[in-house]
Amino acid sequence: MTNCILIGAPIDSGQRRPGCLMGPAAYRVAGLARTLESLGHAVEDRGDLAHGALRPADCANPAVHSLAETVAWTEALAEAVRTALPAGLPITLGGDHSLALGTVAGAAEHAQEIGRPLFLLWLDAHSDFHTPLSTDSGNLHGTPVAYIAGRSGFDAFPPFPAPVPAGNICMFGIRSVDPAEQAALQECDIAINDMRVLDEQGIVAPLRAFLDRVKAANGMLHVSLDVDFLDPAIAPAVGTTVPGGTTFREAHLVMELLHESGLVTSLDLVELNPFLDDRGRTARLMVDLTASLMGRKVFDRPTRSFA
Ligand code: B3U
Ligand code: MN
Ligand code: MN
Repeated sequence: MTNCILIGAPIDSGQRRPGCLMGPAAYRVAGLARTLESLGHAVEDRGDLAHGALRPADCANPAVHSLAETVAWTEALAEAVRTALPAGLPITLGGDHSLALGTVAGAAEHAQEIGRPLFLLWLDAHSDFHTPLSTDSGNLHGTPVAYIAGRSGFDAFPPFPAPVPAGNICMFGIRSVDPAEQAALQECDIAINDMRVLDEQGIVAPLRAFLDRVKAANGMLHVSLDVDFLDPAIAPAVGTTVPGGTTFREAHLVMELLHESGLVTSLDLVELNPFLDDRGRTARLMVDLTASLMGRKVFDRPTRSFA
C-alpha cells in the first residue's frame, strides 16, 4: 500500500496553446483517486496548487515568454513535492511539462536531504533539453531536462538544488529533437532510447537495464510521463502530437515493469490538454497507465525479481 499524494498543477505557461490548465480537473473526472483506492492505496488529494507573487524576470532570448510565471510555478512545485515526499508518492497532475522544472527540483532536494541519488525517467516524444537561451519556440516546456541536468542559461530560476548526473537520466519515446538539443545531447551521456532503439530492441531490455542501475545505486526514481510519449492515435489530447509514438501495449508494459521494480518515488502526468480530447479517452488512458504503474494487472504471475 502506498500513500499517493495528488498535487494539481494547472500550468499553461510553458507553451502557447491554452487548455493544459484543465488537466488536473480531467484526471479527477476520469477517476484517478478512486482507481488508486481500488488498488488498495491511500490517496490524499492536496488540491490544485497556486503560484506565489510574480517577480520581474528577464532573459536574453526574446522568444522566451511567460518567464516570471514559470519561475513562480517552479518555486511552488519544488516546495510541494519536497514536502510531499516524506509522506508518500507525489503524483503531480499537469499542466504542461514546464512543471517538471519544479517537481524534479523538489525531488532532488529531498534526495539530497536523505543522501540517496536521484534518477530520472523521461517518457516523451521530445528531449526537452533546450535552455532558455537555445529555444526557438520560447516555450519553456521544452527545457526541464536541461535544468535538471545542471546546464547553464537558467539564471532567472532558483539554482537547481543538486543537478542529476547525465548517467542517471534515461529517455524513452524520443522522436522530435531540435538541432540545438541534438548538439547538447551529443556532449553528455543521457541514455536516449528513441523510436529506433525501441523498434530494434523492444522496450523491455533497455528499461530493465536502466532499472537495474537505479536499484544497484539504491536510487530514488522520478518518472515524468508526457502524453505525447503515446501515439496520437490513442492519445489525441496533446498540443504537440508527433506521429509514430508508443503503442497502448508498450506503454502499459513500461508501467508494469516500473511497478514490478518497486523503484518509483514520484510521478508527473503532463501535457494533457482536455480541450483537445476525444470524449475523455486520453485522460482515461493516462489514469489507466497510472493504475498499471501502481499495480493493476490482468493476471498475477511470479515476476522476475530486480536483484
Ligand atoms: N523542441 C520544441 C518542441 C517541443 C518540446 N516539447 C514539446 N514540444 N512539447 C520546442 O519548442 O522546444
Ligand atoms: Mn515534454
Ligand atoms: Mn513532448
